[in-house]
Amino acid sequence: MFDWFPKNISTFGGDIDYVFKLIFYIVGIGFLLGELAILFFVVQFRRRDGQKAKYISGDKWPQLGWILIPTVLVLFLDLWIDFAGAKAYDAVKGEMPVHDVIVEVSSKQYNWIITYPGPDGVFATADDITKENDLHVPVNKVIKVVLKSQDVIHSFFVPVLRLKQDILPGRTTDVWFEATETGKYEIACAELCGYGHYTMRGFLHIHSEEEYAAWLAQIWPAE
Ligand SMILES: [Cu+2]
Repeated sequence: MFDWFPKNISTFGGDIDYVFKLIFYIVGIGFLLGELAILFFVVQFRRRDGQKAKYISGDKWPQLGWILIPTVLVLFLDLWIDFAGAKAYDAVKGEMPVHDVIVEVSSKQYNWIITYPGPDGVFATADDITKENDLHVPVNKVIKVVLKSQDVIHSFFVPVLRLKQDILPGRTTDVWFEATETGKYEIACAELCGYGHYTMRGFLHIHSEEEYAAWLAQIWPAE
């Protein structure tokens, strides 16, 4: 139906949006129907002269239907959400695809410290380069992001990728994504991490293959 979401440029973003909309419409429509039913019953069966309340034991089939039919309906809708959710979870958190590019994002109050392993692809070597707040990656490639925190809990959030991951100090958390479009997009911290939380803003630069090669050549001119 309507599309009021931020742009989606992630290979698994569609699965997440589907679950979101499924829950939104099921719960939204259920809420409206429930409220309308309450209003109707309140008016229709209000206290009136000459009308006495009747006791219903609830053991007749037409009466049981009021419980059993909604139960089956809710169960069916619930399973629908469960299966869609499992599919989305599996896409994001299931087995990580083999990555083309690896990068480390370390968070601290209030910056994203981004370390590229350099041409050897290994961290903690002489050719590592560290930058603040700007993450450069190529389009249509699997990017593995190694998340760390230097102080408190932060959360790595890239809305256009439908990627949000809490980062716990003392622990390494791996996430991945594959972007399908080039451009410059926002990275935000989605965990209140201190008074400067709102300034914890970075940018994800998704380059075409040629642009990315040019960026690499500028960072590691020797290569
Ligand atoms: Cu933060």
